[in-house]
Amino acid sequence: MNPHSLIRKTLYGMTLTMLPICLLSFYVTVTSASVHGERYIGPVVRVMGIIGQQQCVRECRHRPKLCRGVNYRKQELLCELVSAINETEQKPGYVRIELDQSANITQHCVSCSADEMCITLSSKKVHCIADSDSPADCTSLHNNNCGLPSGLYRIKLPFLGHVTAFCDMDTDGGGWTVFQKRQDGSKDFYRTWTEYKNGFGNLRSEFWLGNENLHHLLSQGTYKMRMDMEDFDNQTRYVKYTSFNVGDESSKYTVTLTGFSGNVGDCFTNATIAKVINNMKFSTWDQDNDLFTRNCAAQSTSGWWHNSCNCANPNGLYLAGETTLNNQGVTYHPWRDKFYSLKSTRLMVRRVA
Ligand SMILES: [Ca+2]
Repeated sequence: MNPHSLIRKTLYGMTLTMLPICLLSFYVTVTSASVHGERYIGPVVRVMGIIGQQQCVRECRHRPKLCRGVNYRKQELLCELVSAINETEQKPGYVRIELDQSANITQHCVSCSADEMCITLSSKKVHCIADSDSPADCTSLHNNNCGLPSGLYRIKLPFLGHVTAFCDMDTDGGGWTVFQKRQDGSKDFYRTWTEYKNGFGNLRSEFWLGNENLHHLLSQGTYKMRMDMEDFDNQTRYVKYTSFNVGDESSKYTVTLTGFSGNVGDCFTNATIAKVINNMKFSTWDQDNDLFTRNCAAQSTSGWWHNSCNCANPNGLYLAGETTLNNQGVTYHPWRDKFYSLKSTRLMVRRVA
């Protein structure tokens, strides 16, 4: 067979097989452009209140490198811009709209960064304009737009810039920036100093936000802290502290907290003196800053503000209930003691001033 007819044959075959696929994807794009009763999980990169749906779509178009679609809620005129459209959830009152932005990045917009808006002026000139109005934490998002659902949002931290965080908008009035979550053992928490410093895991399941993020987040004001936990009998407990702060790396991320309340014993400020976390430095197996002769992080298989050693071990091994291992699981001693590993924990902070 001569090479030309082979190429022709191959091209012909490709055209035939690709045609239905192209039609199909075109069909999907058209029909999925706007769906009622659903929203994109996101992350949500920008929230705007009191604007119309068309303006919401326009705001997305102004950010071609950041925005892939919008969630819009007519009732509240609430507009959420999202940077990812691969995951959706059912949510009454919402419409989600997908935007094909790849074709929309004009020659001039290419020079704009992801944090700049690309605006076309009436003179037809295109300008890159700083998009300055980013929320400092989940508390300001919640305060500015009451009724936002829990989920992933982009916030802006001093020195670090934009960070995606999980916001709990439902528990205890909402507005909580979550910095630790355990729920299924899907992530390994026996990690190094550097990993605890930078954060790890998956914001949709289990994660540690990172000591560096936590320090800069908390440097913005006064924060309260709340820890929620659940056992395998579906019982829940919580503790709350009216002030919570974490120092910088030179302090080894020393934690300070005061003002306990809750429906279970206080582990962090009023346990035996050798176990409170107040004024403790953070420790990992490869960086022992605890007050014990041996290595608490290695002994409790967790990174934490170990004393000598602890009265709760939220970052311990996910051992799922009763265990023979002494305080190596996800423990909270005043509740289920050292030989029971909890089902879920969530640690989070909310700005009070
Ligand atoms: Ca030690």
